[in-house]
Amino acid sequence: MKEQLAKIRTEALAALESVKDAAALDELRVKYLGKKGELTAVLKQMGKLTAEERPAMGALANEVRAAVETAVDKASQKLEEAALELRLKAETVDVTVPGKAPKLGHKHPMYMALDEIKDIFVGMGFTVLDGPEIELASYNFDKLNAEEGHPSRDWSDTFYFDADSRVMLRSQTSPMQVRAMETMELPIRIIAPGRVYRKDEVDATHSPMFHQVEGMVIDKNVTMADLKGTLNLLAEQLFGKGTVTRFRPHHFPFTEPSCEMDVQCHKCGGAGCATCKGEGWIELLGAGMIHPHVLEMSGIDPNEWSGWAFGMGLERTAMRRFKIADLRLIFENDVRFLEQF
Ligand code: 2NM
Repeated sequence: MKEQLAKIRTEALAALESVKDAAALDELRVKYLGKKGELTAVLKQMGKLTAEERPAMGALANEVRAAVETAVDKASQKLEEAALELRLKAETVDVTVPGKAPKLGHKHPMYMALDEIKDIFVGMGFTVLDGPEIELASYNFDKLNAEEGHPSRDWSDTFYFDADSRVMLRSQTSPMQVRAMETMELPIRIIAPGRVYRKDEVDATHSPMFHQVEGMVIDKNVTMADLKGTLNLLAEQLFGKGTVTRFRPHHFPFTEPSCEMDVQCHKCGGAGCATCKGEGWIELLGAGMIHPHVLEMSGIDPNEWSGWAFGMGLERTAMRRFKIADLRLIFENDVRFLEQF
């Protein structure tokens, strides 16, 4: 029996030493330590021993069981460590592999132009204002000197919400200037960029929705010289130093006198070419001295204060800046188009 126990120990320890996987380990555990295992089988023979022999044999049997159990635990631990090692190797992240760049959107060329214009005016101390696109006709027209019957108020030109023509999609950003005159403390220096709406059919140069930037200065002793000086600076910063401008008389209901500003064609230097359609000049914006009646309607005394204002189309400015031939490209947002800027 002593020999049997010794044999079990030797065989079990040798087998456990070289066990390859969890299933094989479990098989060995059952084979040696299980209820029907070899050790149990030997212990069942204890009854055949004499009372003197039994304690020593019992102790030996326990010792063998303990040794096999320890070996099983050790083998189990070894297998687990090997499995972990394997997993760590398989799941290694190679941080030197180049990453996949996420596909980002692209800044719209019109907003590039707007950002430049904003920077120029903010640099001169102007504040940028935002306002409602759904406006009262009183702010869009009346308070800007375009009274009942003015052609721009026609239903064929303006998107009204009600039969009484009181609520509308703004056709210009000037209503925001009126709101500024009514609420801000003087002096005022602001620009108001945003969407405006007019009933135009879509073609290469028209859209029922487009963008404007309007600007306004109200202070004491403001004159046409301030208007020209500031807008010349805008032209130089947008189109480069030495850009030549000219001011032509014009008419707007909200300004008096009114003018349009052209920049000399950068392509032909004024000789006339395809870019300027043979004119030598490209129209950039409309402007003028704010009509005294407009100031008065917003509660500003025209004898004490004066101001100038301007308005320009953003799409047209971006089209000129980036040589875009068709307005519709600006609104389609085709990434292949946007990525060119
Ligand atoms: C333009 C041209 C000229 C303009 C005037 C005003 C206000 F509110 F001060 F009277 N805002 N914008 C103005 C002046 C707009 O757009 C072509």
